[in-house]
Amino acid sequence: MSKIALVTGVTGQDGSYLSELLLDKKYTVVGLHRRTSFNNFSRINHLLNNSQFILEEFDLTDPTNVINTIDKYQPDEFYNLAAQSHVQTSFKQPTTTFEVNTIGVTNILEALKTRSSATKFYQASTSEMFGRNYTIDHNTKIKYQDENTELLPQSPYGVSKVAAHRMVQLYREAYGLFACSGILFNHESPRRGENFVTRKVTKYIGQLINQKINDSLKLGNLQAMRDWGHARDYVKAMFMMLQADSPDDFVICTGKTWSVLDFVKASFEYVDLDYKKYVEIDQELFRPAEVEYLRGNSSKAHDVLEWQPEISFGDLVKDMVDNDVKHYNSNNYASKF
Ligand code: NAP
Ligand code: F7E
Repeated sequence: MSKIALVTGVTGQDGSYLSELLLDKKYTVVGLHRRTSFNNFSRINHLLNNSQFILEEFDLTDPTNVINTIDKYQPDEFYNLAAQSHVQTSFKQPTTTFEVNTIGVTNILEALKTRSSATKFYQASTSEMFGRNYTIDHNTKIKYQDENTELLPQSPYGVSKVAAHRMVQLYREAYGLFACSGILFNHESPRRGENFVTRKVTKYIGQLINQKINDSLKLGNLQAMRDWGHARDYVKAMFMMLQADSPDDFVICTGKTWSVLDFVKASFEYVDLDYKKYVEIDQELFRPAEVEYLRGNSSKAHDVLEWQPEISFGDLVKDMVDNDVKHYNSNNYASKF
């Protein structure tokens, strides 16, 4: 009999890639999505005819719904990817952010503890939990974050994820649940939400190339540094954590860091355009508090899980720009690549 995996946030970027990976491994995947007034299955449309893929309506803020869903499927694995995942939005909606990202996780942990304690659980933790903290390697002077770096979140999103992260550790230690958190650094793809900075940039380029936009590209802080990887690489790490001998938390990253400006320049250069002609700084897009520097160290995941990223920053940029140029339907654009 095939293993059953429940995946919350299945309509999101990671949910769609993880579902593909699990289906390839012959799992039955139950994709959990919240009710919306119009279906938002664009990232999973290609999976809807797969007989091993089941869609189920779900809201993790409703404890009864969580218990009933776990009772119904008694899953082998439960991947919690659902979240209010936008940092800027979390400043405007701190309560909703906490409700979904923290209370929601507690609802799942409680339900697993009482109804399905053998289920292996994955929680989507984040590098935003480090906030403005880092560790310094005294030999190389390189600043980085790993599993031992103290957490100092800088947004309601970061705080909500720290609280959930601690809750997962507690349920692992107090009740013996096989519960893991992946501390994932920023990961992007052509399926990235359009209001995250990378996709905002590549969407703009796709529209520009196809003469579908006349406005400038408004951006906020271009100096912030991020450790950007590809979502396809990162969902593999989620799966590997739940196949390990024992549950633990792992940093997942590339170990390199780039500024937002680096991403902007690389994307525009790829299509032979000068970003300075198009980008405008908008103070409204700066955050009340910022995470200025992220650069992970995933040695533990490398040693214990034998995980490492395969897709480079340059290939990520190309993948995203190519897809948006194609998406916005170029007829007369001659790419040099
Ligand atoms: P995403 O594209 O924004 O997807 C978030 C998903 O959560 C969507 O499917 C959304 O549904 C769902 N959701 C939100 N509230 C819900 C609720 N109350 N009940 C059920 N579903 C709900 O995010 P992502 O980039 O795939 O990230 C996946 C997870 O990893 C998130 O928890 C995020 O915080 C975390 N994370 C992401 C990154 C990154 O760089 N991508 C890094 C570290 C951690 P709708 O489609 O209906 O909105
Ligand atoms: O911002 C700056 C912004 O929104 C990146 C989420 O997946 O990764 C993501 O959070 C940087 C920030 O991602 C704009 O100030 C400049 O410094 O793409 P972002 P994020 O905040 O790093 C973490 C790991 C998660 O867990 C989150 O769920 O870019 N920036 N100008 C901008 N950011 C946005 N969104 N829009 C701008 O116009």
